[in-house]
Amino acid sequence: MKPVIALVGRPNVGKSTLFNQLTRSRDALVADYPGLTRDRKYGTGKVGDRPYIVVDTGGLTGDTGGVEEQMAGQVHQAIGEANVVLFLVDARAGLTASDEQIVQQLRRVNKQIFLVVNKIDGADETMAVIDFQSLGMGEPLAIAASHGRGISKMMQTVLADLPVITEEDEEEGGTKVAIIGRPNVGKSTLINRIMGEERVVAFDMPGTTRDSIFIPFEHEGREYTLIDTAGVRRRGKVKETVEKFSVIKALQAIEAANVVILVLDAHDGISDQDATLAGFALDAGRAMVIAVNKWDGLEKNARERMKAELDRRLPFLDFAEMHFISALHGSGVGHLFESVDAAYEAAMKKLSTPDLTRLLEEAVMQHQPPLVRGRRIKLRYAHQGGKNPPLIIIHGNQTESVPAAYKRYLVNVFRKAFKLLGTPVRLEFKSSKNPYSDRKKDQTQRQVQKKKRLKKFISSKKK
Ligand SMILES: Nc1nc2c(ncn2[C@@H]2O[C@H](COP(=O)(O)OP(=O)(O)OP(=O)(O)O)[C@@H](O)[C@H]2O)c(=O)[nH]1
Ligand SMILES: [Mg+2]
Repeated sequence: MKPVIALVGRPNVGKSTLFNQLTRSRDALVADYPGLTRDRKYGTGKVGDRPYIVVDTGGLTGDTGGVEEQMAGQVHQAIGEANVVLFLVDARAGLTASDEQIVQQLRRVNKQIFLVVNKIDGADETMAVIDFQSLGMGEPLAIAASHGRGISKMMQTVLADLPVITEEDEEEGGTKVAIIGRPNVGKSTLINRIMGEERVVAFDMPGTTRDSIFIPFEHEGREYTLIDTAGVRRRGKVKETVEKFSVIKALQAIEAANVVILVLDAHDGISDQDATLAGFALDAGRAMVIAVNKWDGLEKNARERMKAELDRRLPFLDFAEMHFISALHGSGVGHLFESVDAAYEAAMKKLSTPDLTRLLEEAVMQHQPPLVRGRRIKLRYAHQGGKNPPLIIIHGNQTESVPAAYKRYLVNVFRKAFKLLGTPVRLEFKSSKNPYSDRKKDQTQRQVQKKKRLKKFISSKKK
């Protein structure tokens, strides 16, 4: 699982600014889909080949009652689930009483904490941090978040003590399947149902913690590993209780999975929390299967209602196959794996350059990209840039101006032709020609003409 870094500090110290810096690498890759709202508190990023999850805990108010109250709630949960805490202070404001109170709270939790002094731009670094040494939190890490200064050095220090998990650790244990959903949609029941029917190879794998469980098992001769976010324990010992929901655990499971099964509740419809989880899975580029649970005892037209609601609330998941299941009775559960397999295969598919380029040419012929500043966007050729999810790189010019709707059109063309069901498809555009080269050509032509005129002028004078 990717390590979790929590950002803590009083308001206005720069947590959101730092969060944006730390999550930028992923953001650049993810397209905008209508209907998708992003949660700007949870994000992923990486330094080199070291991925991580970042949580912006929001501002702690600083007054004692407030701090205690917040520490007991959401902020406390985030800190509890993090591997490390970055405690941010503001060099411009200097040391404040609230900072000292937050430190007292942080000392009570058994976590590795780094003191980060932000906004050192325009100040002497040594002087800026000296104030905060009295906090007794070790050597402060000095940064200017809005300038991107000191961040890579800070991250080197922070990541040094964390377990090394690279994105290449994917291969072992067959297809990794994360079962996610908001509390009481039936995740535990579903996992128990699957485990009850299939041969569970082992329960506790080395390296699993109390809160995260990888359950390897076989289904029709294929290997899978279930990633459990619901806290299922040994068979027979599971009780139906109200789960404590953890966004962080869901995010970690999504990041560790190849395929995500998003469990929805047929009785409840689709909530904001469902949409948030779906957005995380999409941002992570995961192949997906939707399981609409508690289907038993519902009348037929409820299925159509659920489909319509899905189209309306989660239109960006139109690539995912939907199953109507009853985890309790087992109906439909076996078929989930057909879609899991198909989604995984689609996510890992090899797409040949000639096929991609031919499809691109046909698509452009059918429906031309728009004109930008009087010139038509040119899309010349395409090749595959990655798998899981499929990444298609398209070369052309003025590609930075390709509208979102045209990108979706192209995605649909490729999806249909390659039967890429169950997986997001990403496009990346590259302008192979310098966008200024035309202007340069114009300039040189103008210069040549100027010289000609000059020559003419001079020669006419000579006469
Ligand atoms: N000069 C300077 N300003 C910064 C730096 N980092 C952040 N700021 C500014 O500080 C202000 C607060 O930054 P935010 O990132 O919103 O702070 P926050 O901690 O998320 O605030 P809350 O969410 O309200 O708790 C903004 O105006 C930022 O532009 C920095 O390194 N240098
Ligand atoms: Mg903020």
